[in-house]
Amino acid sequence: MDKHFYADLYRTMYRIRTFEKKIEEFSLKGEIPGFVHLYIGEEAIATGVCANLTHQDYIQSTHRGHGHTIAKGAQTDRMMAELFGKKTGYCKGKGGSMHIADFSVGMLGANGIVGGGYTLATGAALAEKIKKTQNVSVVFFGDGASNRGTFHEALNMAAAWKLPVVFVCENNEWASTTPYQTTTSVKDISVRAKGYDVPGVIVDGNNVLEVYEVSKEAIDRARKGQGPSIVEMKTLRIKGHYVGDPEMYRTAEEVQKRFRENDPITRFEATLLENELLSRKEIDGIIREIDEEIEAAVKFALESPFPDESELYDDLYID
Ligand SMILES: Cc1ncc(C[n+]2csc(CCOP(=O)(O)OP(=O)(O)O)c2C)c(N)n1
Repeated sequence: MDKHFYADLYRTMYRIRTFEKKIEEFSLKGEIPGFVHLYIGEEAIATGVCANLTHQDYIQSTHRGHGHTIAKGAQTDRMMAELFGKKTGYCKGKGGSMHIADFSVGMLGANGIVGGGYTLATGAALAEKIKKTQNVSVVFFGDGASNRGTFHEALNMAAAWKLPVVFVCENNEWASTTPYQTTTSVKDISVRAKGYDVPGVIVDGNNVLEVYEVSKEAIDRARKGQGPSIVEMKTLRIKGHYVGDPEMYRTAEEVQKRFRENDPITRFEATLLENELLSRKEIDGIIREIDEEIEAAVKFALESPFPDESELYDDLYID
C-alpha cells in the first residue's frame, strides 16, 4: 500500500468526525431540524469498507448514515445543506439526515426504517447479477436491526441465489436505549451466517486496517459470484442514540473511558506514526484541509435559501 492509501483512509475518517461534530454543535443549538444520529466512534467501519468499493458498487445505509454517505464519496456541502433543510441539499432540504442518497456515487440512501436496507441492497445485487456486471452491493445495519425479519429473508434469498451482497453489521452494543444482550439470542451476530450456509466473521470495528482487509475478502468473494457474507464489526456507540438523548440508561463515564482507550482515529494516527506510514506534518496537513472543507460546507449551508413553500409537493412522484 502506498502513502495515498493511508492518507485517504485518515482523510475520510477525519472528514466524518469533523462533519459529525459540526452537526452535533448546530443540532444542540436547535438549528438543524429533525432527529440526528451521530456516527462518532464508528468511522473506521464505513471508511474501511467503502475503501474497497467503486462508484459503480452500491451501499445501503441506516438512520445513522452520515459516515457511510461521506465514505462513499458524497459531497459534504450538499449533505450539510440537507441537514440544515436548505434548497441546495441532496433532497432540496426536504429529507434531512435520514434520507440522503447520491446515486452518482452508488449511495442508495439512508433509511429511517430500521432494517429497511437489506431488501433494497439485495435487490440491487440481483439487478447487477442479471446485468452480469462485477458490481457489488453492501448493506450496513445495526445489531438491533439484525433482529428484524427482513434480515433473515434477504440473507436467505441472497445465499440461495448467490447474490453479490455483503451484510455489514455495526454491533455498537446498543439499540436505542436497549443493551444488545437483552434482546438478542446470540453473543455474536456473525454466527447467524451458519443458518444460511455463508461465511460470517468478526472484526475489530475500531481498527480501520482490519476492517479494510476483512471486508475486502467478503467483497471480493461477492464480486467473484460466490455470494453473500456477514461481516460483524464490534464497536461502541459513543454518543446518545440521537443528539439530545439524556442517556438515562447508561453511565457516561464508562463510555468515555472506553472511547479514550479505543478511539479509531487516535488508534490509526498512532499506527501511522509508529510505522512511519505518514508523518506528523502530513497528518496535520490533512486535518487543516478537512477543517477548511467542513467550515466551507457550513458556510454554504447557512448561506443557502430554504425551499419555497410553493415547492412543498414537488418531487413526490417520479415520472
Ligand atoms: C422498523 C423500525 N422500528 C423501530 C424504529 C425506532 N428506532 C430507530 S433507531 C432504533 C435502534 C436501532 O438500533 P441498531 O439497529 O442497533 O442501530 P444503532 O442505532 O445502534 O446504530 C430504533 C428501535 C425504527 N426507526 N424503525
